[in-house]
Order: sequence, then C-alpha cells, then structure tokens
Amino acid sequence: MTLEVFILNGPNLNLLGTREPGVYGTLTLADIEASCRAKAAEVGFGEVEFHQSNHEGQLIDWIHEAGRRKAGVVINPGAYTHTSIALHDAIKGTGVPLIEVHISNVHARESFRHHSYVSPVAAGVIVGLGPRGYTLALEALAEIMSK
Ligand code: CA2
Repeated sequence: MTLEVFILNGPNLNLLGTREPGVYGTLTLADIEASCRAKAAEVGFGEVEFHQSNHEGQLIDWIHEAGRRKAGVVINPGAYTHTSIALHDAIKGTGVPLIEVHISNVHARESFRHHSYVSPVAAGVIVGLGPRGYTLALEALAEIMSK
C-alpha cells in the first residue's frame, strides 16, 4: 500500500524567509517543501500533499481529506495551535496519525504560545529545531505508520 502524507502549514507561514529571520530563519516555505519532498521519498512516502492556508476551515478540510485517504499528517498550525478547538476536534474525529511541528521554541516565547490545542491529539510534537523539525517529523511519521 502506498504511504501518503499531508504536510500542512497554517497562517502566515507563507511569509517565511521574508521577515523575522531571528525567530524563523531564512528558509522560505518553498525551500521547506523541497526538503520535505526529498525526505518523504527517502523514508517511503509515495505521495506528498504540501499545503499552506491562512484559513482555519481549509486546514480542517485537508485533515478530513487525509483521514479519508488514510494518510498521515505533519502540521505546523501556526497561531491556530493556540486557539483552535475546531482543529483539535478534526484531528480527534478523523483519527489521523499526526505530528505537530513548530519552527521556534514556543515555550521560550510569550505565555500565550505555551498552550496547544493540537498537542493532546498529536502522536508527537517537535518544537524549536527550526525547519529541520519537518523532516524529523516525516521520519517519525513513516515509522509510526509502518507499524
Ligand atoms: O514556531 C512556529 O512554527 C509557530 O507555529 C509559528 C507561528 C506562531 O504563531 C506559533 O506560535 C509558532 C507564526 C508563523 C508566522 O510566520 C512568520 C514568518 C515570517 C514572518 C512573519 C511570520
């Protein structure tokens, strides 16, 4: 069976590489997509859907689609991490295997970034390792999904 992964990015992550390099580094989302596609192929994913949206409902629709297709999900939910019960419910309701990624160390930042609605329904969380978090998440997800 072909392993499939959805790599989802939430609000403002389309701005990566253009501002706040001290917090988010200099790589663009297109750079991250390229390294994710290479890593996904290396660890055995036959299909990759890579998306970004500034809209909560669109992210939820992609999680539902991943669920229907029995795909795994790597998600950086951006600020929706800290606000979205709807995202929590979508992940719980579909049962998708999911890894949450944050480029910055949210725990070393403002207190409003310390709580995540996604973490309790994620298989794992990678925080503060920069864009490398995405490829580490793909390695872990491939292992989880092949069990
Ligand atoms: O560290 C992360 O990956 C975050 O998910 C990024 C979100 C933030 O709200 C989370 O607390 C942590 C923000 C993404 C905004 O990205 C920008 C990139 C460049 C310039 C401005 C924003």
